[in-house]
Amino acid sequence: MGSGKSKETHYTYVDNTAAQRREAEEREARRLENERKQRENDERLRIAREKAEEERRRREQLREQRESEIAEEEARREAEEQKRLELEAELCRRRDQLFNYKFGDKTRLDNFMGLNIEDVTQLRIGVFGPTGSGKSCFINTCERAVRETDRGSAPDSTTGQEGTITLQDYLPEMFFHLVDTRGFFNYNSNENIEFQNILFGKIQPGDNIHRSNAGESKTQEMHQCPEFRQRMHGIIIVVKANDPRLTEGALKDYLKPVRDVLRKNGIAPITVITHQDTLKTEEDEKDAFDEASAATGSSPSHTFFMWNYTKDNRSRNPEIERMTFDILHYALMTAERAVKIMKQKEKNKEEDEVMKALDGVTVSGHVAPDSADASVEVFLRFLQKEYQWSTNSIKVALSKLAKDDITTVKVLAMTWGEVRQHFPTGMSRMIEKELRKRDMIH
Ligand SMILES: Nc1nc2c(ncn2[C@@H]2O[C@H](COP(=O)(O)OP(=O)(O)OP(=O)(O)O)[C@@H](O)[C@H]2O)c(=O)[nH]1
Ligand SMILES: [Mg+2]
Repeated sequence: MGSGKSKETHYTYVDNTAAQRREAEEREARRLENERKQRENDERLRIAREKAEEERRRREQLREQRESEIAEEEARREAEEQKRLELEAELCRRRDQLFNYKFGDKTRLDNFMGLNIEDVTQLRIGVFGPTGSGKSCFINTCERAVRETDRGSAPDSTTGQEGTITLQDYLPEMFFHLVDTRGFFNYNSNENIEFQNILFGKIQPGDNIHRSNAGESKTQEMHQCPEFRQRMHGIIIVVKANDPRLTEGALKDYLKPVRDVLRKNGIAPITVITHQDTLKTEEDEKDAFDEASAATGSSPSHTFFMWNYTKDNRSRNPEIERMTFDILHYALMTAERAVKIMKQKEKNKEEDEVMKALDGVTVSGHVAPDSADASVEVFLRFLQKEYQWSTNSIKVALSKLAKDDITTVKVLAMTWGEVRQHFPTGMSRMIEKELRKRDMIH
């Protein structure tokens, strides 16, 4: 103003609105784009995290599964080991029982009260059956199980030798012996006679079992009066699981005479079906079992499968040993029962003889069996009926009295003070009571 020159301010109006709008729009677009990208990223991240979590869970599951499988496997192995140890303990116990076996352990001794079992000093269990059925291998299997050895002593047909010909007792260290016999071919009448001769002890251990061919004159040598201990008390019949004669039913016909002889003599046979390893299916096993039990006449509880130790089956197998001990247990039980029947028969026969002797004395009317003039034997036999003394104890006392020339009741009474010691205590007490009752001693 002072200089008089005035400065004019010129304003140029620039319309920026559109540019600003565009800029704002672009910013907004960028923001939206950014947000979208962020959302996408977040989503990817979430998926990745979920995947990782799932993978972790899957791995954890796998690890748990593997651990539980390992634990299960370990538990199974432990249970198996426990079972194995239990079986070994059972085998030890049963082996010990067999070594300590005494007559009467299986059916209780009081079962034999009133029977004379003094001469039962061993049990013989005969192993019979068709040729090649596995009798000798079965005996070897028993020897191995009982003695814990890796081979038996019975020669079997795998040794290249001929099958068994000589009668032979095995396990001599035990109270019971297993007797190996010559195999039957077709069970004709000669073989039936041979079977009975072995059964009653007329063919003895070490004897060759002679089979005469047509035209041959050689006959079997025989022991005429075998003792009770020398006869057969139990029987095991060995048949082969894959013997075609089992399925055909021929074995059942051919063993009929064996079943008859055994039934008549009160012996329940045990059946051992060898070659179990050759049977393929359960059905085959069931058929072989039923056919074998029908052929031998053994009840199902007395019929057993067996996989023998042989040259192709040598390694020790505790299951085979368990089967063996089961069979021997039942064989001893049936042998004890058979002895009871045989001894009862023996007693009945002796009692019949006593009755006949006493009848003879009374019928003849000479002397009463309990009078002073009666013979000591008649007097003792007369008292035996009442007191159930064993015939053997009477025989022993009579032989001692005979040496002192004491033959009548009168002399017995007169010398009672000295001769009473010839009788077992219980018996002498009873005789004394009876003599006193008759006023023969005071
Ligand atoms: N696979 C298998 N073979 C067996 C079994 N038992 C026996 N054998 C075989 O059967 C054949 C005959 O066995 P032995 O024990 O000699 O038969 P055996 O009844 O004594 O024969 P003999 O004395 O001739 O009457 C042998 O080759 C044995 O290896 C078994 O359980 N399984
Ligand atoms: Mg043999």
